[in-house]
Amino acid sequence: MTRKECVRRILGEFNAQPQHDSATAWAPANIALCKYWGKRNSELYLPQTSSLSVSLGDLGTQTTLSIASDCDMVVLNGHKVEPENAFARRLSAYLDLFRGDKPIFFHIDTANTVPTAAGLASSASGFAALVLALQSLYGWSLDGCHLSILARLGSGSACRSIYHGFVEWQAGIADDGFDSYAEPLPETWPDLRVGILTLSTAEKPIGSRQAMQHTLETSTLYRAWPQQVESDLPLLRRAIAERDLHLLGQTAENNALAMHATLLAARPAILYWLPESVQSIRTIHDLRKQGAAVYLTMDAGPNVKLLFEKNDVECIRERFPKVAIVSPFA
Ligand code: 2P0
Repeated sequence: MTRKECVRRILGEFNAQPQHDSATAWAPANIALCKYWGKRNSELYLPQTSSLSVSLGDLGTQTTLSIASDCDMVVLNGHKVEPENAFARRLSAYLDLFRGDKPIFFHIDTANTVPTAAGLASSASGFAALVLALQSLYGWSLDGCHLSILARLGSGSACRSIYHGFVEWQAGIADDGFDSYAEPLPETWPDLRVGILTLSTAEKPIGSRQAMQHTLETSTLYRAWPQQVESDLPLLRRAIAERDLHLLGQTAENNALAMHATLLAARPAILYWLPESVQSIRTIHDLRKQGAAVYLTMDAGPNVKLLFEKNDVECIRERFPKVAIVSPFA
């Protein structure tokens, strides 16, 4: 099945005419506690394994989608993006899935409250916001499951950004991916905090899409990854149900470091870490030795994210003065 066939199957019953001239939607960024790392189908962005994330409260992407006259136009964070730019082409290619047979063009005005391409999953909130804006522009009334599948066709992790709070993306087993979508977990955790240490906003040396494929194809450690996920997911679900920060933090930290281990064992190796990343990891481990309950996770980049609770906010601010602190359940 192609992405276009998948979209047709979902939207078949809906009118292909936009119902409004313009629509705006917002979606949160998300941080995976158990990572999505590797695809079983690169056309439909179907993952090798399930994953589990927490959405980042009011950090995310706002997108206004309007009907344009003769070509697509993309504005990112207030600046016009050249049509041949990779970001603009990726958005246009995604919108091609929805144009039907009629020539229709879009003006896409999108703004992130997370640094674009700095490993803070702006593509996740970006594609989720775009799908929600499309739903509103066209007047679809798709349920969360179908919205999540459509977001996945833009970027895998975007299927989790349809929801707030804790979100689990079931890998599914079907070839057409209709059982591969995200669902929110019912639990909340008002005292949970996510700290974001932006150590570099430079473009990554290799994007996560390419990196996960390279890892899957060349890393001997990748064979262990599905087992890692299989053991981590139930631990994370239990940690969330019991609001057990130690279990949550230990499991998420180990999961992230194991993902980076698969990258290091790839040929050639992929090393996302900067000296500042290692320094931050050491500081977090020192803080733990001193009794603070703080854990880390990292994505496909050098930045470090902290997991802790409200009562440690002052201690974290003292050791990391530049940290941005998010309350996912505020
Ligand atoms: C995650 N990452 O679970 C993992 C952890 C990066 C490291 O999902 O190819 O941009 O568009 O499906 O979603 C980043 O990968 O990749 C990602 P595509 P995506 O958050």
